[in-house]
Amino acid sequence: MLKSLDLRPFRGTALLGALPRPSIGTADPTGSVREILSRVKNEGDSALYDLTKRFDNVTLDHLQVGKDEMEAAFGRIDNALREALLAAKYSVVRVHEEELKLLAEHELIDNFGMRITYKTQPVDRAGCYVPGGVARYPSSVIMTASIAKVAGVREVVLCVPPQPDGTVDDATLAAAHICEVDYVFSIGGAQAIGAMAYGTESVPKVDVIVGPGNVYVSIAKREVSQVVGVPSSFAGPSEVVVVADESVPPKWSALDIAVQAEHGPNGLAWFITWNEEYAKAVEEELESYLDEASRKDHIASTLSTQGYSALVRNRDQAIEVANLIAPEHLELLYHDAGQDLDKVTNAGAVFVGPYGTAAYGDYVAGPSHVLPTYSTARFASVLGVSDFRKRMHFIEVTRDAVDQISWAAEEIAGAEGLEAHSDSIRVRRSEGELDEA
Ligand code: HSO
Ligand code: ZN
Repeated sequence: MLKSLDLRPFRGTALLGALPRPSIGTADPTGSVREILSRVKNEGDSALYDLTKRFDNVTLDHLQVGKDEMEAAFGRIDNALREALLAAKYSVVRVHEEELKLLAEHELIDNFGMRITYKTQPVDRAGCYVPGGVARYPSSVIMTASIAKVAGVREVVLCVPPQPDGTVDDATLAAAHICEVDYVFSIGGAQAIGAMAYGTESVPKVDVIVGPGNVYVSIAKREVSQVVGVPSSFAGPSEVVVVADESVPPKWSALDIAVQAEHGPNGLAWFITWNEEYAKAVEEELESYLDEASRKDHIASTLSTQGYSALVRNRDQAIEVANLIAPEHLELLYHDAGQDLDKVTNAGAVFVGPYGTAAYGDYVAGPSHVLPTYSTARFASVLGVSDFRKRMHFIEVTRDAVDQISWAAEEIAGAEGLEAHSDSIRVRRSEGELDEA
């Protein structure tokens, strides 16, 4: 089921060479994504109807789902689910209100007495993409839209692929209601990304697009990133690296491998241990779980392409391997895992200790489950309020600073041959003080 790797002999660059290359599965679909995007850009709504017919096999008579429908769905879902969605939202809001405090305005005085003030402002309108169709992801509504709202975004647009009958499922709509989403459209795939990036007759153009998606969606986001803000992460198919030893029951490790694999396809699931016996036990558990699993096919498809069980020398090497993979989720399930946190350099979210299944992070822990995949955790981060806000700085040039440092600016402007630059400074330096109003 999992492909076995013995990484114990490898060190340094040889270790990197011994790791299988990550893959996004199917052939690179950039060409067809570009075609879809240009149709949406040129033909607007009519392309959206047409592409939805083609890709989702659904004939829509309207694209937007009204606020009254969101509210009705909120009323229709089970009480327990309603409570659960509310609890998840409160957790996400609480964590992101804290994150917002870190972006509070602050100022400093530079070497020459200029006052530099840093402020952030929200984007005006954000687009959240949430997967749908046969799947349903109300949690992804919460993990995107409620963060946009905490960040202060004025309007939030949500796109979700229609179900086979053309509607959007109640749980997703209820989550949109809870998060006070302003517009919901039943549009999926690359066409949804195009609609939000360029705007159409029905879909308002947004300033940033966030949210997880399949390979088409993720590539579409990259393609529109010249006209709209897109986080540098690639929030694609789910990934997990589980590092464990006999301090947790093998069944727990096996289940955690299955957790992200059940999202399928094109995901990645690694199990890493230094205990050979334990590795066997985990694989047995995984196999017996698979016999009964309701999403057996999804799990098997992920595991057959990018499922690995790796044997390493010790915990340090386990973390070294994890850092090279730079996975979306890293689980350190062994006792004392807290001692190793400083060694982890590349991962989207890290779950620490035997209870740390990524499923808590998927639903209720508070940080977003929109995380960097496909090794982008090397440079990108979890979705957060800063993805919906822009940093600005304000520079107040004092007379004192003019007297002190104009010479350096003029000198550099001279070296660059930019006369207006140096003149604009020279007049201020040489034409004396202005009366303060
Ligand atoms: N694990 C997924 C998020 C998710 N899980 C949504 C359940 N629902 C991406 O990291
Ligand atoms: Zn998940």
